[in-house]
Amino acid sequence: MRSGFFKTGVILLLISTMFTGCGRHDNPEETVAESATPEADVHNNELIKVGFAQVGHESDWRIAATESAMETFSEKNGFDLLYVDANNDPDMQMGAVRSFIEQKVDYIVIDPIVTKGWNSIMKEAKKAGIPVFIIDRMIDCDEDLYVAWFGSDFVAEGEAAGAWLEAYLNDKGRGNDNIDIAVIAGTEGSSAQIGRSKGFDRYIDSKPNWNKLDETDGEFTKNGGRRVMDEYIKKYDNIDVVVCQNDNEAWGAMEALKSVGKKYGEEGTVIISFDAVYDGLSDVLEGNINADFECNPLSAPYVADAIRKLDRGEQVTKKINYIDEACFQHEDNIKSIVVNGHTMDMITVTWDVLLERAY
Ligand code: GYE
Repeated sequence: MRSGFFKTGVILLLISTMFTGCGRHDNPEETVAESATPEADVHNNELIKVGFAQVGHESDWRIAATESAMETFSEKNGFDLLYVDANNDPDMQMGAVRSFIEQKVDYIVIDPIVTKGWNSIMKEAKKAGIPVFIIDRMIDCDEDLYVAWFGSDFVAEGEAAGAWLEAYLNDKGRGNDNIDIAVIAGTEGSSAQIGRSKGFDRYIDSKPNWNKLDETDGEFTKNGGRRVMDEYIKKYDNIDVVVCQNDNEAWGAMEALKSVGKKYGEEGTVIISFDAVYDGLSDVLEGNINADFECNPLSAPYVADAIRKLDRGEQVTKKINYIDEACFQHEDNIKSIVVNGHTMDMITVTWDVLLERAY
């Protein structure tokens, strides 16, 4: 059913590395003594100890990502998981990574809240011989400080939204109208926000009749979306399009519009969203959200595979994979869009599409 193969979507990038799972094997006795929980001692003293510093619990997408990580790094699968929910606080997240280093975990997995500020802690992990994996969002640091990154091409997602909007407005005969656009951004300084803004801005910059009224941080939450949209409604008389950088923000924006009797979706202000979680797609089905651009939250299994490889002493070599991510719309009017030279099908959401949704 999900025919839209988002070639540029999720990029699984395994960087040539010197890491060979040394953390766990440097001193096995010490590792077993420290890593095993009492229960694990009984069942299996060879569990791989993984510290995972998660962003927080701000969105439905995030909950799906966390559930997938918990399932993937379970004892049943041979892991002893130390999990920290950083509650969207970069200092807390860096503190969690530091404590993983102190606890001598075998591997560290980070989904970084923001891109900046990681260099010194990454160097500490490297010095301690603990391989680090980055998932979902990216950090700015030297490539030799982490083993691999598994995440989405957020710039391509933003461009897809721009390409769809262009096609949609043309289809409505509004291609040459002045279009006022308000953006509710995700957490400022996160690579998801930076990428989606950059991709969409390429379209804004190339279209003299598209006017970006504003872009404000809605922190990827429903409350943030509501707060920002309330402000926009007070500030601007006319908004043609609201770009919400995730589904939770879209729900907040819709609530704000509804509270002042403004129509949205197929009947009013165009709503664009990202993530395409189950409840987001159900709003696309109902016509409340016009188009939704998928981001895949299930990257933990790829990390687990790479860890197992390293743990067996195998090298992880440079590799780029693409996972399918799709583009969804309410109306069946746009067949496909072109992003980065790749043609992507637009999938019109039906009950069948919705029922196939895994998250
Ligand atoms: O879009 C949002 C979440 O980093 C891609 O973070 C992720 C984003 C996702 O809170 O819902």
